[in-house]
Amino acid sequence: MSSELDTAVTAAKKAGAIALRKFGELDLTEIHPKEYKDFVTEVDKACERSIASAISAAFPDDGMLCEEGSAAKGSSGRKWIVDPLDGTLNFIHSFPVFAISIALSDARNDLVAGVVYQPVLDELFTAEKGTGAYLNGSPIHVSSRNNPEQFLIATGIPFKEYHYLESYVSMLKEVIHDSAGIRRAGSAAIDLAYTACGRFDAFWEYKLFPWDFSAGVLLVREAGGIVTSFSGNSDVTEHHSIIAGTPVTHPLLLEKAKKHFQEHM
Ligand code: 2AM
Ligand code: CA
Repeated sequence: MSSELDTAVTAAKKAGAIALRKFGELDLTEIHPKEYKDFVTEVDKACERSIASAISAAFPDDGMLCEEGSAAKGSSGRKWIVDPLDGTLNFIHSFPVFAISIALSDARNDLVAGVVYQPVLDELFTAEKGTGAYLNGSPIHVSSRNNPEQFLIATGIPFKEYHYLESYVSMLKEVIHDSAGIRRAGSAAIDLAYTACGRFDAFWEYKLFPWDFSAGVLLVREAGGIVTSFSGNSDVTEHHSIIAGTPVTHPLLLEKAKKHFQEHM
């Protein structure tokens, strides 16, 4: 394991312990509106402080982009992309699906390391470019299912922007027909990690930010999956829409996204 991945793992586990200590115990005064229907808690902030200080101590020349505002320009060209708590709304409601997501991109903007840690289950998903993806140290692979009747597909339902809601619903109707079931976990990092290990056969969501998906994108790719934007571009950081799947499911979802989201691309 590289020292970069080691640092990310240690930071994610420490943040996970911070989150777990407060899980189910959050006071209303510790929850703050950030934007319309978007919240931040004192726990998000504490996790971010802990992760940001660990990364900047270990790699002071690297840049950093964190959801709750911690940032560093850096001089190395590398960038850490951090979601200190993905699934904040779940956390607020004591719904036990949330994760810490930490990724590193290199000077060419390629994702080179990623960690998604789900503290409630003590599940640690890790990947480094070119060396595969792992769950608690064991190799993971995307699913090999090829019968749509068996597909379990994850998605994110629009929650604050509605100009693409009709497109989303028409695509959803098709996926309902062409799968065994749909799940909306409320954490894109977990959706992607679960796609990487084959629990989900695919995942799609239209509006996401790099901190939600960067680590998960590397996990899926290193687990043998395919990730693109809704227009089929593999440089997802530029697009904010994600389709992640297997060599079987990705093309099926991409075709539907191109059909239904044409006016939004
Ligand atoms: P967050 O918890 O880090 O903000 C899935 O739809 C993604 O959208 C999640 O990864 C979540 O990341 C973000 N999100 C922000 N506000 C949300 C909301 N009100 N409902 C669902 N997801 C939300
Ligand atoms: Ca978050």
